[in-house]
Formats: sequence, C-alpha cells, structure tokens
Amino acid sequence: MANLTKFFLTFLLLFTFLIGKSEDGYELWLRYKPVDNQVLLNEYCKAIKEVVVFGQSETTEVIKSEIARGLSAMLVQPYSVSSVVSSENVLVIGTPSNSEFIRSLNLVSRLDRLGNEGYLIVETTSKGKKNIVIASNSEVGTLYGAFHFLRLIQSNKSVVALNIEEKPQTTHRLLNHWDNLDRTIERGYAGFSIWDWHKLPDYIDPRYTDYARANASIGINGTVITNVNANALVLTDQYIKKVAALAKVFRPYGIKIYLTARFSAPVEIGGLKTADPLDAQVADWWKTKVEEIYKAIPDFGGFLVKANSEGQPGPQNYGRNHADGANMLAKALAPHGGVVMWRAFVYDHNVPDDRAKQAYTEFNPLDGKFDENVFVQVKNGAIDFQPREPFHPLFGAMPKTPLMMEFQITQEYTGCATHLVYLAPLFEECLDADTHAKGKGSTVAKVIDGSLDNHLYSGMAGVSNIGNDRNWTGHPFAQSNWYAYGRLAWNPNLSSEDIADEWIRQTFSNDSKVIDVLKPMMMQSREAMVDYMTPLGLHHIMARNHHWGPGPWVDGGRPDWTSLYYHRADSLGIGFNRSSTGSNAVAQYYEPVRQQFDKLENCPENLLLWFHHVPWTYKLKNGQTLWNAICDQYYRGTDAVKQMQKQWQGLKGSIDDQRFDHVSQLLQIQVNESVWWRNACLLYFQQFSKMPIPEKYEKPDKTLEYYQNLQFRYVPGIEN
Ligand code: GCV
Repeated sequence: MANLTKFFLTFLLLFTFLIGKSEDGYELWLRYKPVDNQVLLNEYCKAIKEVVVFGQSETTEVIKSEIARGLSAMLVQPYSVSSVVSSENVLVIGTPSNSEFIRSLNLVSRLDRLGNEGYLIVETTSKGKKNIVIASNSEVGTLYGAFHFLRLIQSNKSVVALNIEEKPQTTHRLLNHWDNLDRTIERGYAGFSIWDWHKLPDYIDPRYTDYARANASIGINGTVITNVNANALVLTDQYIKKVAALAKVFRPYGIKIYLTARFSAPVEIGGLKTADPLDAQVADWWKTKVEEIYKAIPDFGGFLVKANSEGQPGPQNYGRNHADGANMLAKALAPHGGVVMWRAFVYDHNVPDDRAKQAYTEFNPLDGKFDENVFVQVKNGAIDFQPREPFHPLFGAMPKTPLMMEFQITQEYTGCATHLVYLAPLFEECLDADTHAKGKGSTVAKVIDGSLDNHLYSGMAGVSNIGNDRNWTGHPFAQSNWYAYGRLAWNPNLSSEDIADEWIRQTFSNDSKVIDVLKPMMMQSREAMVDYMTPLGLHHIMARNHHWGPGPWVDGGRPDWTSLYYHRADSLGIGFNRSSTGSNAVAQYYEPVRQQFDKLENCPENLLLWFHHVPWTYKLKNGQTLWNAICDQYYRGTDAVKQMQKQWQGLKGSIDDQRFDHVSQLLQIQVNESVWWRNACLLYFQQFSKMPIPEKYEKPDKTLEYYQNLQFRYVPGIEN
C-alpha cells in the first residue's frame, strides 16, 4: 500500500513538474520542486528517512505541515511526521523544553548563545545513531531552522555533516504596509491590499497564511498593517476585532501585528478636545485604548507613528516636541511590552533650511530624551528613498536611542512594478557605509543592529511591495526585494550577491545556466536604473505626485516638492551645493566623511551632484566633461536594460513559459521607459548646458515639449 501511494505521488509530482511549465509566481520562493539532481536526491533521501517534530503548539503544527509539504514534494516521496525518535537518519526538530531527546544532546551551551529566535542545524550521533537535529530555545526558532533546512534542499546544498548556528542580528524585523482601509495602497504597484477589511474578522483568506509562511521563511517577525498616513478608524472596536483575527493567523509564525497610530485619534474617535501629549486626559485615553487592544491581541507589537510630516498631525501642533509625543504613547505601551516606532521623516517647507538637513536638526538634540521602548525610525537617506542617496546623517548621531532602519521595498522611485531592479545592492551600500561615529568601522549596520551603542532593541522596517496581484509583487523579480529585505533584516552583513543566488535557486532554478545569467543581471540592475534616472548624484527629478516618470522641469507650489529645488541647473552648472560653501549639510556627518563629501575633488563621483553645484565643463576623474559624463551615464543605463532584455531572451526554455513571457513583456516596458527617462532628462538639462549630445549616440526622437506635455491619470499608488 505504501509503495502504491509512493508510486502515485511520484507520478503526480513528476507529471505536474513536466507539464506544469507554467507558473504564476504565487508560491514565491517556497516552490518545493522535485530535486532533479539524482546524486543529491540520493543523499537527501538517505539522510532523511523519517521526520520527528516535538511539541504540541500551533507553531509545531505549522512546522510539521511545512516540513512534510516541502520534503514530500522535493524528495518525491511521502513524509509524515512522528514524535518518537526510533531509528537513525531522522530529521529531529525540537526545543530543550519540549523534548527529552533534545535535552539529552548536550546542546544547551550552544543554544544559550543564540537567544530566543536563533537555532542550530547539526548532525548528531546519539547511541551510535546519526541524525540531523534542528534545535532552538523557542518553537519559533525551530520554525526558522526548518525553513533554513528546506532552503538548503531547495538550493541544492549538501546536508551532510551540517553544523549551522544562526541568530538574528536584530530584534525587530518588520514590514511596513502603506495599506489604506479602502484597500488602496499608497505607493503600491501590485494591486490592492491583501487585507480584506470588509470580510474580516469572519472570513480568513488563505492568503493570510501564505503571507505569514513567506515572511517567517525569511525571519520577518512583525508587520505594521496600515499606512503611516494613518486613519484613526483602525483603532475603533470594530477594526480591532478585524486586526485580532489577522494576529491570530500570524501568531504561530512568530509574527506580531503593529498599527499606525494617528496622533489626533483622541479627538477624531475619542471625542476629546485636544490630542496634546502632555494633557492627562489624552494620556489616559491612549492608556485605555492600548489596554483594549491588548485585551484583543495579547502579543500586539506597538505603534508606528508619522507625526508632523507631510500634513500628519503630531505633538508640534500643541507646541510639544517629538519626544513628548513618542513617550506619551510609549508609557501606555510599556506595561504590555509594546514599542513605539517614531519616524524621523520630517521636513517642512516653511523651514528655510535645506530639506536634507531638517530631520537631523530636529532629532539629534532629542537623543537621550526618548523612553526605553521607543525606536526612532530613519529612512536610509535624508531625502526620500531615491535611486541613490548618501546614508542618513542621523545614523551614528543618536547613540542613546535605538535607530530603526527604514528601507523602501516598494519601487516608488525605482521603476514601480515594471522595472527589473534588484534593490539589495542599494540596501547593502547603505548598511556597509561607515559613519565613523565611533571611529573607523562604525558602519550603519552596526548602528541599526544595536552593537555600536549596546542597545537592547534593534531593527529594520521595509515598506512593503505586496498587493493582491496573483504573484504578490507585480513584477516577478520584485519578489527578490521582499526576500532580500527579510534576509538583510535578519543579518545586515549578508552580501546582496549571495542573497540573489539563494533567491534565484529557489524562485527559478538551480541550473547554472540560469544562475550565471540572472545573478549578474540582478546585481547590475540597480546601477542601470540609477544611470537612466538619476546619475552622478542627481535626485528628486521625477514627475509630480505619481513619481513614476521623469519630471526634471517640475516647478511651482511647495519648493521642496519641485525638481528645480534639487537639481538647481543653470547656465553655470548643475547640482545642489550642500558643501560648507552651500547649505552645509556635510557638517551633519562625522569626519572624515564630512571632508570627503565637502571637497569637490574628494567627493565620490556617484554623489557629486548631491553635494556640489558643478560646472558643465568640470573634468571628471576619467577626463570627461560633466556634461559628457551625464550623457554617457544616461545612455549606459538604457543600453544596460537592452542588454538585460537580450540576456533574458537567451533563457527561453529554461524558465517556465508564464513567468518568462511576463518578464519579457515587462523588460520591453522597461526599455521604453528608460529611454523616456534618458531623453526627457537630457533634453531638459541641455537647455542649460547648451552642449550637444555626443555624436555617437542616437538622438532623442521627440522634443522636450512632447515629454513635458505628457499627462497621466490613474497611475497606481496615489489618490488620483
Ligand atoms: C506614506 C514620500 C511618499 C509618500 C509617503 C512618504 C512617507 O513622501 O511619496 O507617499 O507617505 O514618503 O514616507 O511618509
């Protein structure tokens, strides 16, 4: 009977594999395809004859089902899970508290080093029997270990003599959804919100579970499910019930729910006259509200707050500062173990100073003034998720406050969901940057993992690119940005290239032909995008509101929402002088970074126009004039996309048809849009440089007026 079942299962899996040349991407990197390398398949089958999972919690049920699902599919034989280790070559999963067997293995001192979420995956020999053991101090830790083990098999890695010790480098690894209660998503390009508020709490979409699985597989342990441009309604009783239903789905996966707190909620839904954080009634209202939330969601994570920024209410409306506001909420959350993530993304057009300086100016003096359970959440750069920015000067400048990194996974400024841009090199560039706050080696990674200043809390937030498109992220390759973000939140020191390798193997194929094409393509895709959008440190030259296409001509209204404010092109040159002769934003960095950015000749050329207003005829290190270098980089960017298109075509037959066609069509859009960016920007800047586009390049086939007159309605991601 067992043999018959095995035969049918094998047949079914192979049949699905062979005819199933079409994949819609729903399974993300958890595809669990049959291992087609016979040598490895034999190795895996020999090493894993049985599976034992200890424990009886909801989390252990999740582990059992994920492991059985993954192994049965990949090793093409049915695996069931038992709770007694009776022989050898068993995959054993458990914790010292749920298993006598694990306790007997002498792993305690190793586990002690790994905290609550870390895990071991080791080969053990007990009473002469060899087994593979996944052990952790917590069941969530063993879940992470189980996903790691499945990843090894998915990416064709050996499982012989394993000795893996893993521990997250940060305590808080969160997604930030900018999802509205009407299911639109601010800056979302993959459909509508996956939170079906209308049907919650009674209808639980199976997608919620798959969302939790995907996040747990990369170690994400929290999610803020609502937009930072917040709606107080989510804090009403009706919505708290809905949130609680989601929290119940996520709990077994070790994922906590967080909400955005609208600062004026006490007035909007509480009937108070004020939201002044120093008013006792206001503090009391939040305390009661928080108690109500914890009653429904005992493991609620806390609040994320955007205050006094882009029209959101905040403590400054009442003459108070950010610490007053954050601490009032922190006091309400502290008894329950919750945290406040208070965003440093603040700037005001009524403040005459350079926008890039304003967050530092406001927050640096508040260092040491925040309660223990407050994070200040800082975007990677001081403007706004641009294709390239120098690291935010606040990193390293608030040693007494845990700073949480905010990266943008959704591609607001980096091609929406039509451009293949692997963002991990951007994340890595920022994490690896040396702030020099405590001398050489004070990297941003060390600031945010808490090691530089010995913080208890540490963390990263990624603005989600998830929507209800069947493949979750719109562009099939945008899944890699969600994946890479999670992996870097777990360990900010991982390399973007290694992460790409892992992701390609799980998402597409272990075939070296595929990896050898996709890995370099992904690795250079971010630089290509910088080249065709904002080379040499240009920034914020996108179209108004939708931020999708080029708009270097954008002017009028709030100056800090125009492009002219940032590029400052004139007959003499181009770029924002932030040196000591200009806005002096460089003074917010530690030496020697300050010097490096300050001096034109020392400034990294890829940030030149961020920090300097540079003459058109200025000679770059390679002897080119600035104008020719700008032209070269724009053309280099579009050429790189055309090259990506060719390389992708070479993979026809090695990638399933559905995803192959999907990416092929998107790459054509990317070619067109990169040419649009290049031509529009060069024609616009040429008015000032008055220099020709070098002869060797094909000339723009449209006029500047043509590009300036393009109008778009209903671009996703904004209120139209
Ligand atoms: C959620 C930028 C985006 C806004 C976003 C804001 C923020 O300004 O364009 O859509 O608002 O950043 O991060 O708060």
